[in-house]
Amino acid sequence: SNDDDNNKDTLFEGHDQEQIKLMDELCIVLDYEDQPVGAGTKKLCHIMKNIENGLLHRAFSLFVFDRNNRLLLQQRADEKITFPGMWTNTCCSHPLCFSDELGVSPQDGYKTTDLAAGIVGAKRAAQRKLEHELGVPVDQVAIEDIQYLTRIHYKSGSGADGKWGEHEIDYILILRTSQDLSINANYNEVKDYKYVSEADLQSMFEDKSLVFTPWFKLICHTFLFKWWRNLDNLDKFRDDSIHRL
Ligand code: DMA
Ligand code: MN
Repeated sequence: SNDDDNNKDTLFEGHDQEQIKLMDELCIVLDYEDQPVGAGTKKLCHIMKNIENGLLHRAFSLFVFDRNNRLLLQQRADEKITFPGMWTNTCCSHPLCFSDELGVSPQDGYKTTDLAAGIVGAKRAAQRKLEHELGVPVDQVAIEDIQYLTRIHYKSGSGADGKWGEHEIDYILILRTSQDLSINANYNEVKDYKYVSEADLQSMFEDKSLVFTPWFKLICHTFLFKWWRNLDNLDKFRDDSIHRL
C-alpha cells in the first residue's frame, strides 16, 4: 500500500538491510498484565507513534557473569536501528510469537497466560540470541543454567529523531558461567564487548564519551548492584511482580 511505501521511505532511510529484514520478526504483543494478546512485527512494536498509543511487547534482558563475577557488556553495532552504538547488558531481544518462545510447546504443558510459559520462552530466546549476537554455541548456554529473576515494564524513546522506541515487559535473566564462553561476535549486531567488575563499570559511567541504553541505566539505578553483590543468593530477589519503572 501507499502507506507501507511511505514507511519504507522515511522510517528505514539510511538503515542497514540486514537490520531492516529483522524488523519483520513477530514479537509478542501484551496487555498491561503481560498476557499475550497477539503478534506484531518488530517494526510496528518499535514505532514511537504506536507506543504512544499503548502498544506493548515482551522482551528479555540477559546478564552473563563469569567465574570472577564480572559482567559481560556489549556495545550495540552502529547498524542497529534502535539505540545504535550504546553500551548495554550482555544480550537483549524479544521472545518471538511461536510456541517454543511463547512457552507453550506440547512438552511445556503451560497456557500462554502462565508466568512459567513466559519464563521458559524468554530463556529459549536468550539462548537463540546469545548465539546470533555473540556467537556463543547453544551447548554452552543450558536453559537450566539461566535464572529468572523478575519483570520490568518500561518505555523509552530511541535517539533524536523520535521515530523509534521501546515499550516492553522485560524478563530479567541471569547466567553465571564457570567455563569461559566462546565468543565470536556478529559485527552487524555487536560493535564491542567486555567483561567488567563493578569498579570497571563505575568508571565507564564516568567516561562522558560512552553512552548507555536507557533500560540498562534504569536497571543499574534500581536493582543491578543488589543482584551483583548477591550472585550466590539470587533466589531472594526472585518475584512474580512486574516492576513499573
Ligand atoms: C530489545 O533489544 C530488548 C530490550 C530489553 C531492549 P534489541 O533492540 O537488542 O533487540 P534485537 O537484538 O532483537 O534487535
Ligand atoms: Mn523491544
